[in-house]
Amino acid sequence: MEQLATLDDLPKHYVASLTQKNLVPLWPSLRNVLPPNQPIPLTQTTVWHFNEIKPLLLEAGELTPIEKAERRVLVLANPGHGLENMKATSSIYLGMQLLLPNEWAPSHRHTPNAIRLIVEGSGAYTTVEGQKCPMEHGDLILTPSGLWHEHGHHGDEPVIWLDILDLPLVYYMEASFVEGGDVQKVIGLDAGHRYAKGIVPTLHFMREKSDFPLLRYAWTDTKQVLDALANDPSYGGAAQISYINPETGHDCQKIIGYSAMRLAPKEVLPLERRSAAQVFHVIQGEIQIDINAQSHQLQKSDTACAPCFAQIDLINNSPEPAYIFVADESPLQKKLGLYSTRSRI
Ligand code: 1HN
Repeated sequence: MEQLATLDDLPKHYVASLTQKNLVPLWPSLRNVLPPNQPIPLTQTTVWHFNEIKPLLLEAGELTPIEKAERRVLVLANPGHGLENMKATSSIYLGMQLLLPNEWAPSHRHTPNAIRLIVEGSGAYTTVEGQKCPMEHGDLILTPSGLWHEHGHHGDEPVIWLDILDLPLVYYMEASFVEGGDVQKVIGLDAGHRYAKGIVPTLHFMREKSDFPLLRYAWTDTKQVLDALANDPSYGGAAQISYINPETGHDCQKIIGYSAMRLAPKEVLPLERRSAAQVFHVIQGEIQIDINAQSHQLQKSDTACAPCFAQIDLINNSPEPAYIFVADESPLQKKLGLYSTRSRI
């Protein structure tokens, strides 16, 4: 493709008169906004080790009372996007949140969609639209756009979880805002009971309707399914599940997709190159992740992100199975007609 003229090729007085009238020439920037063949991502492969985050998060617990933080979070920021922009990828926000015993993170609702993936500790809970969701290691809890949510803790040890939001996208669209609210009234049965196992509550034979029928995906259930897939000789592929909305069969959220996989001891899993950036978080075990020919060791609770079209191999060198949680931008890209895959190099 031809090299195009730059801004420096234009007379200064011409550029000045354009600027003065809020005009910009396209051609000096055309190759930046439309790079040939594939995007040039700002997202850099980045790894965050939990053993480095945890002491700093606990220190935040001493430095800043929950009343002064509202949400006590250290953001996992990608240096390629500028740390201050709080992006792990162009559309995905990641943060590690700490709640100490007897603390309460007050109720609010906002336009960005969020999920929590519980990393450590027990005794805490999130209440979403009145449904109290206990937080246990590996659980996935949804707080979709517009739903009231608050966090409380009746246990006796610090609880830490990974927050994933589509905040960078919603903020970019100038659609991001929050409303504060009162303590939620808890309704009797939690989402797991109300919608689990193909049954829904009915009143006079009328089904209860909800856009988000399932708010908590318990890790004990997910792990059981992954283990069953891995141990089923008739099931060919890698043991992988997608978190879906059981009413519609669609992705459980509209913008970011969530899945989990199990790597057997010694299993090597080459992934296809995808247009969607991805986040990997180790729920249990340890893996080596090779991203664009660079190897990284991920221990339990470590998190990594990879840019679009990265070539990725997941390798379990350990004698124990490894369980990986994955977040990606594919639901958004598919809705926009932007999703594609490429063969490996
Ligand atoms: C939020 O509402 C939570 O509710 C956590 O726990 C992190 C980051 C940005 C915007 C809203 C929460 C958040 C957040």
